[in-house]
Amino acid sequence: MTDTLSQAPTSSTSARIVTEIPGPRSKELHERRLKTVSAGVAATFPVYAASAHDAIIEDVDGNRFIGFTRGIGGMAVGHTNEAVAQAVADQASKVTHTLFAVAGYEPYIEVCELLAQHTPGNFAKKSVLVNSGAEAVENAVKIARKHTGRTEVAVLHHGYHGRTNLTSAMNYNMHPYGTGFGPLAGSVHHAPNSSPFHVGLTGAQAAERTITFLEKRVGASQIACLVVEPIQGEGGFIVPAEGYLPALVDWCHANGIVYVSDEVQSGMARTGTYFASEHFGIEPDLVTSAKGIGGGMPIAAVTGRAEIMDASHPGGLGGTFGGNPVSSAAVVAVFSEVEKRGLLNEAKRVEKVLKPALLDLQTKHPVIADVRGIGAMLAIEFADPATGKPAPEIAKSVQTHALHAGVLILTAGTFGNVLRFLPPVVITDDQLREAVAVMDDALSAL
Ligand code: PLZ
Repeated sequence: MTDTLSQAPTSSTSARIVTEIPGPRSKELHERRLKTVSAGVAATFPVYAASAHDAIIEDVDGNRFIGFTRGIGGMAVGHTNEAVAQAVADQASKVTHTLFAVAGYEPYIEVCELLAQHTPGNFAKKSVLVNSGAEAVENAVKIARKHTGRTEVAVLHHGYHGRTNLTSAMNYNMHPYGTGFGPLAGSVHHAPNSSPFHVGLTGAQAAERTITFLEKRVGASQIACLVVEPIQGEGGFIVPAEGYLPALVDWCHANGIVYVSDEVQSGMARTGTYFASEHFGIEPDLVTSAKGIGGGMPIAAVTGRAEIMDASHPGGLGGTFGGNPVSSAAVVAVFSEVEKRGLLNEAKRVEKVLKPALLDLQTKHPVIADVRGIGAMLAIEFADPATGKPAPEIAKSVQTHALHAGVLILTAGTFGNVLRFLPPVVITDDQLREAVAVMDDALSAL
């Protein structure tokens, strides 16, 4: 096989490190970045991407990495998916922008049709398209407030919803998202969540704890919406106990509260279903989606019950680029790829290969306190085996070791002691095994 920088790396490629990390070209770019890019934008990895395909990212020095970050889940179908690239190119030569509210176009409508079809719940649904996950969450709250005539917003401990003013107030971690940026939006209430590994409550017990908090502290009649990630992403891939989410949905419906499922990270084929809510048997009133639906293009949506989505007066929702034609065309191609290539099953395959391998790793390395997740959304949590205390330094050092061995993997969790595996679902079994071997080496070297 000929390896040249100009060639996109192929899906079957393994990791390949050919320079020190970071290499000279990455170092040069980093120097330029330090002079012109705001220090507020983090730099998790010191390498700069030149090309990417499926699960492989090649940097500007010719190093190849197996990517478990998926742009934090941005790539449902893998990097530079051919069908998505083609759809983007075709649309770019037809119409790139009109502003949908000024002059409509078909791809926007197609995206809303696809979302209505594939989000959970067999009822009439409508959508609004926006640019980012945070903007989707902002709009879900606006819509819920308008529909209910209420002001208060409920969220859960360890949740993450974005970096705008309102969504920063909705995040559990004040640092780094809120520190010094206040005043943040008010009327946001943080209730205890369900996290079976950390607090051994059943779903029913955890739901009672959440509901009691909200009823006493806020008052059910004051709450416009409860916004919940079905699997908490930034919080560390926390899968709630069985029965927890259905109990919250029932409580919301008994009290006129709009239940919003934030599926920005967990949605779009990630967990072996279109949306993770399906695993828990719930039908949210509103679903937010972003990241994975665009196959790398910026687009996001709020989708939900038609009568709630229609609460806003005309002109109350929208924006210049929301659901722009090129991003919308990408979404249509992503949905078609998921169907055509059976990508829901691919996510299940990732779990089948990766989860047992991570459980094996746990028996070998007791510092892995927990292995959890669903489909291609899996995580390992590190804790001191003697004290049970979170061990973020282990997560960090495994992450660094992996980087130097050609595997990009992100930390997560309120304490930074979780490593999350969020690969494109088209990652190969060999690439998964290669990455686990790298983790094994890293943990043995500790
Ligand atoms: N809701 C559940 O996971 C984005 C953030 C990365 P945007 N998560 C990754 C970072 O450091 O900025 C996210 C999410 C959930 C909302 C969002 C926000 O989505 O597209 O980043 O605005």
